[in-house]
Amino acid sequence: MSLDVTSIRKQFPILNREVRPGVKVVYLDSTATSQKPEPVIEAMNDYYRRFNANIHRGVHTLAEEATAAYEQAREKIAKFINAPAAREIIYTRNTTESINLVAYTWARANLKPGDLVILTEMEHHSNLVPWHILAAERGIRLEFIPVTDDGLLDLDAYRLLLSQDPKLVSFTHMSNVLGTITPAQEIIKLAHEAGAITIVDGAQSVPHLKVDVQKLDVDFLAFSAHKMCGPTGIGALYGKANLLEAMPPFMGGGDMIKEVKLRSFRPNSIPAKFEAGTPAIAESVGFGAAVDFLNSIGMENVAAHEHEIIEYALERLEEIPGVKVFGPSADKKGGVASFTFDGVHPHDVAQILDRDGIAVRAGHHCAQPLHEKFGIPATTRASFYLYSTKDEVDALVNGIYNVKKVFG
Ligand code: 7TS
Repeated sequence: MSLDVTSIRKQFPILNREVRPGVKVVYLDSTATSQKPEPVIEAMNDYYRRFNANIHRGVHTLAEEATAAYEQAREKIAKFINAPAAREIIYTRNTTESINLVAYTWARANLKPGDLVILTEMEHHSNLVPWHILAAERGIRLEFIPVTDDGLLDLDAYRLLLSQDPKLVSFTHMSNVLGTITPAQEIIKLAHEAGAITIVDGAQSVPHLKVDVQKLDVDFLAFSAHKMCGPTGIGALYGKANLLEAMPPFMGGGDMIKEVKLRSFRPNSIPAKFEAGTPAIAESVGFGAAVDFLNSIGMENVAAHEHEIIEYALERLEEIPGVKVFGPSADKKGGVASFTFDGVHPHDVAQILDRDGIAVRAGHHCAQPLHEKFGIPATTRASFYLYSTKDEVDALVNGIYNVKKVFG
């Protein structure tokens, strides 16, 4: 093992939880949300206990401390993804809001009827529906990079789409169903050569891989704190400063203005322009603590550990007669294993696994078009993180054999 998982697990109180007397939780649902380590929980408690106050408004000590903590967390997040400046990090509620922010501001200011937006067939609904809404409202055209049978993006088809003068290419860096890690740098480079702006949905990549926005040269990157050991209710949008500065504001209200008259307003500079109203202050402190925690382990180590686990999981799952795992081989994916099990509905699989304390998710995982592509309504999904162990993979495999017993 490349990580000291035993000592890492000790920092996650919930991993000791018994879901029923004598049945310890086996948490295999980190793609939906990760668990939270003690330092993150403590940082948020400390904020509420010692320096809870509204930010950017008061001159009193508590307000100054709260403001400093909110802005320090922004700096940590910027460094974590190697953003050139902290003001290029906009706090949002989550990945979904980050993508919607770009769709409501940049896209409404820049896209005309008939303009082409390229997405992929493996997108989460949060990178599909905002564009459907814009297509209905504005008449933009959507095209999709196809997914191959082995769960990769068809880059030849992408090159053909690029010849149709796209204005925007928005795609996931890691599929939450197939685990596929997409060749983001290449996709972005080709998009820029075609004159398009790029958005990367980093909901699954930022928590699990070293992501460097300057190396990627991406224009916008969206991600959520809750999938990277941080709290719910906060996420981030990275954007290149020149783009953010030129964009109209998203929501109107306090903090996002420089000056307000009865009949007009002047927007604030970035990032405040996009942060109307009292933000998630405690959560920003937790977000910063999550970044510190991941840095203390090292993202290369996190990725290496998950690679070891997914390799083992695929090997063990594929031994089970009737199990079909979707997506590419372990070398092309992160720690996600979505599977079907002959004749048993994914929800039944998940329910029987829950009897053994095994937490997996069943359904379309907010990627209905991708499931349709594979001709299935749903899958059962086991997903892994830095605290996952091979013993937990074994528990999953034993659990699936129990499912077999129940369903004959
Ligand atoms: N994009 C991807 C690739 C995701 O996996 C998710 C969440 C989102 C966007 C949206 O993130 P949010 O924080 O705004 O909700 N994925 C999942 C999942 O797979 N199961 O639950 C949430």
